[in-house]
Amino acid sequence: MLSQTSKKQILQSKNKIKHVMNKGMNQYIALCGGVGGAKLALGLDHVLQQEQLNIVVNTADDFQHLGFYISPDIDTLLYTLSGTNNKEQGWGRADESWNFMAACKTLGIESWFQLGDRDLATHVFRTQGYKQGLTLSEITKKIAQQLQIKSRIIPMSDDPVSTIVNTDIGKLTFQEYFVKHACSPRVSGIEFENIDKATVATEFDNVLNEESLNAIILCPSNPFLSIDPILSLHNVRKRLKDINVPVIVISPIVNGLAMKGPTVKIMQELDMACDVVTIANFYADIADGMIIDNQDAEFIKAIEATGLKTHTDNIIMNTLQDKINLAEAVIGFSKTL
Ligand code: FO1
Repeated sequence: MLSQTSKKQILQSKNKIKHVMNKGMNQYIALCGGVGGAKLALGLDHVLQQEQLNIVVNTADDFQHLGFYISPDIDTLLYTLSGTNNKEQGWGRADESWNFMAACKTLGIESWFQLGDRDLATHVFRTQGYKQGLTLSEITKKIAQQLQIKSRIIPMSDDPVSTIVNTDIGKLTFQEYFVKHACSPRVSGIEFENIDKATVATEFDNVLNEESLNAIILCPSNPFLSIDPILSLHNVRKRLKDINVPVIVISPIVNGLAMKGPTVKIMQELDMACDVVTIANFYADIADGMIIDNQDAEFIKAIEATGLKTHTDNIIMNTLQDKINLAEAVIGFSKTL
């Protein structure tokens, strides 16, 4: 039996070998939340080569439910990039059945968080992995390999971090706020529990140091709920500020409306102006460029006053071709910065 220390040493040397192997191939990092960000990640996955794209995913939405470890944003990326996602719903798997949930209801087990029969296998696999002592990074890599995903899906951290939403009905965990209460409570603040104790995942750390890193892309995910947990990990915001490659933001807002989820509602409740300039200001210290929709061209001057260069395009991604077009625009824009 290998001791925990020798296992860790083997893992570290494996990571170093991989790190050296990556050299030479241009690397991209995409910071990503769930459904909204995954759309661009899919476009980037199509446009870039095998293992060129490193998708660093928010894990502060993770929680334990009915005894299972659930990583909703990682699941969304795994299913989206393997083409097994439920395209209408945004989260969960295609061709899903709900027998487990129905049986839970019969037994009076809480059923506000829907676990489909196929999806359940992912949570069982992850829970078993944790019980065997694997990290979230290792478990995610195993699932991604099984699903033949060509990009790397990297949890932001292997340590637990939890988003807590302060609301008019009290403190809620993220899934309680988002699913149980359908984002209806009024938000007064957002906290990331355990963020000070968490370290960045080794692969995330490695790729940030990678000489062949070309650009960092902030996907059109919720800046406050999905990207901020990643930026709030120890030193990440500072490293992005100091890094020698372009950092590009894709606006999650078009014409004052969020592409997905409660972004605008939360901005209103936190007394922020609901436009692309607020997003530019949120990222101004770390980003070099921002892509906004053609409909928001009137804000170019105000965004450029924050120090960011702008590119306008169609950023609403309904079809696969929209996702590919935007991904190509992002890569093209990064080369001009
Ligand atoms: N979102 C919902 O709106 N309702 C659900 O019942 C639900 C179940 C669920 C199960 C597994 C999983 O990986 C994700 C699930 N999601 C569900 C999505 C998830 O709550 C959110 O999309 C993200 O946390 C926000 O990015």
